[in-house]
Amino acid sequence: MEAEYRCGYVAIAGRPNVGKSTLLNALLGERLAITSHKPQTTRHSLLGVKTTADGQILFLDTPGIHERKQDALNRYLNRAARSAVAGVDLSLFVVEALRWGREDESVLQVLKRHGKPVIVAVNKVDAVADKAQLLPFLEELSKKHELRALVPISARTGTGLEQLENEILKALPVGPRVFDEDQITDRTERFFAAELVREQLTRRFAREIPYAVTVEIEQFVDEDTLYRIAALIWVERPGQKKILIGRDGSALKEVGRQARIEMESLFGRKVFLSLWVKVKKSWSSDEGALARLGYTD
Ligand SMILES: Nc1nc2c(ncn2[C@@H]2O[C@H](COP(=O)(O)OP(=O)(O)OP(=O)(O)O)[C@@H](O)[C@H]2O)c(=O)[nH]1
Ligand SMILES: [Mg+2]
Repeated sequence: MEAEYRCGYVAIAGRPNVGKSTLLNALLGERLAITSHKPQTTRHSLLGVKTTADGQILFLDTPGIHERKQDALNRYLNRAARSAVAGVDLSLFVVEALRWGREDESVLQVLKRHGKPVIVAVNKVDAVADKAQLLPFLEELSKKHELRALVPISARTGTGLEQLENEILKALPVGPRVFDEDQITDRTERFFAAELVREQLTRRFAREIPYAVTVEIEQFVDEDTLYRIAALIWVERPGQKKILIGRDGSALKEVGRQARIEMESLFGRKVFLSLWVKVKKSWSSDEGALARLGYTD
């Protein structure tokens, strides 16, 4: 008998830095979500659509749910993640192998409250030297909540991803697809342009600076053979601006070069990118400034 076609929304949830965005990209086979080794990289929920012969999975990558300083940006991140989780058919709870802590516990409480089915993906198993340690860890996890499935994976190497995808599909409601087969997201190229600049900033600078940075696209012009893009990088203090720009502008130039390469690969088009850095005092603790910079629910 042929399996019935399934379709549904899946929130990829978890504390910061467990590999949610890397997992989204690995499942889609496309570098859609920005990633970095620093926590709180993702700031906006991001839809990634995976269409197969058996169904369509509507993944939502979410900001890491955390318990850090409660300024306006942090509150926004938690709110964005929680509201994404509230509207889905299934939660894909990502945890890091052999690392369970208070923040994971608080994510679990959020998922429990919503009462939707939960699949746990235990990520970064490639980094576990002694695989014998995994079994007791998995056992502990399975006792915490009634899970649809518990799958050890590596978003980096691809281990377990096929099994994970099968488990996800099985847990989704039967129904027709929502998006066209060739659509992978509902975000605009303008959105990805800003994100790819922020990705470089997040990866390159010490933790305090990425947190104080946001990117606004001022100009995005389709000139047929190329996209002409101008981006404004907002920081909170003149000292941060100085560091971002670097000696003779070298740091900023490198950010622009790398972001442009990533954009050209994602858009399949030549890109002319110019970057400007400006200071806007305390934007990350100001609700009004946040909303104007695109952090709106
Ligand atoms: N060794 C290993 N590292 C991984 C794996 N998956 C992700 N990482 C790394 O973990 C770090 C965080 O990855 P992200 O995908 O940005 O994590 P995230 O959960 O989306 O983080 P936030 O957006 O900040 O909540 C990056 O340095 C990734 O390269 C994995 O399977 N194995
Ligand atoms: Mg992320």
